[in-house]
Amino acid sequence: MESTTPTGAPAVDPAHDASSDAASAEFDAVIAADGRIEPRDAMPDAYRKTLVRQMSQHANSEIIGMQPEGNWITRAPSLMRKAILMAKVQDEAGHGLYLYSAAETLGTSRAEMTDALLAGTARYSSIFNYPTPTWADMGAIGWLVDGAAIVNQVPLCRCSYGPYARAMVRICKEESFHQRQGFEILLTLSRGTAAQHEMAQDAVNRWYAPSLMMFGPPDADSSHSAQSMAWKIKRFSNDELRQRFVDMLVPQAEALGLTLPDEGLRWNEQRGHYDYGELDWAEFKAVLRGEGQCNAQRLTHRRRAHEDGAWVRAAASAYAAKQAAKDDARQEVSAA
Ligand code: BYC
Repeated sequence: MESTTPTGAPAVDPAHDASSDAASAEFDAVIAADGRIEPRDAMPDAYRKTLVRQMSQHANSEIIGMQPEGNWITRAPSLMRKAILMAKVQDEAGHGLYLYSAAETLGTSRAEMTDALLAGTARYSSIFNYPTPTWADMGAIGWLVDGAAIVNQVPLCRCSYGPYARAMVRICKEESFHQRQGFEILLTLSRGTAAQHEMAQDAVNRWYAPSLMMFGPPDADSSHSAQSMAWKIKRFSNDELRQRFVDMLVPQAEALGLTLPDEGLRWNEQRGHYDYGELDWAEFKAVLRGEGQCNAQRLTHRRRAHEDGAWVRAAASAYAAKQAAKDDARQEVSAA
């Protein structure tokens, strides 16, 4: 018996739908040829969902990521440091907006993504659930957190989804500036007084392991990697990128005159890479469950900021409606 949809039309089994077979073959061909999928192209529903998940998490991370550094804007040690930090935090807001816009091309609105973040049902990066008690944390975030972000995000410039890949190009350029400013803060402190050097080392001690965990769980526990790599959303696995990051950090730490707090860190001649110590994955899972040091604080702050911004959204909507009405009236006059 032929099945029907609630509207009475014959139900289509996508597996046997010729046009959907053709669309799916076209999608596979674009991926195989290393091409770009664009918003109006046919794509598997699971590809769309994976992208919305990853891109919205990424956007949420940028927005929540403004908080740990925003904490130091009023207390930056000089006018120049303050101006630089403000510019960096503003860049992060911008990154969040590009990424929400890019994700909207997949059919999920920014309002829906924001609601999920505020409801606590969408993720943001684990790294932003750690506190920033000293000025040196601004250096450690720039050097380690933005450094990890660059290693993770440069390959995303070649992601198979066009709008995400294009958004990442500009984001990566700005992240490079962020990383250098963090390195420079740490270098200044490291070469300063004994107390300043100690402050820099303490910040690196606290941010090193969490920054390695930003790359996600070990490959064996990564539920999405295999599929995301087959779709060329991710180009490298979590462990491959983590290794690349550690290899990059060692000479930079030497240049800074600071020590990476990792007893397992040593050059492995055979592998041609640095070995590094076991990470505390129980801590990572606890942070993902919302039990990190700052999870509650970060969400409470974001909810309050969202409520405080309600009048701005209302004013922008009213202005847009007024402009649209004016445009309509103008068109009517010119058509008459
Ligand atoms: N934190 O299968 P897996 C920045 C979740 S912002 C929280 O490997 P996937 C910056 C994962 O979502 C940096 N959750 O996942 C801003 C999944 O759970 P669900 C943000 C994490 O997606 C301001 C589960 O664990 N960057 O740079 O294949 C100031 C299994 O993981 C994390 C991005 O978002 C984590 N660290 O790979 C300064 C980059 N790791 O969703 C700096 C884009 C994993 O099934 N995102 N999970 O419930 C990605 O590249 C990938 O999503 C990840 C994870 C590598 C993070």
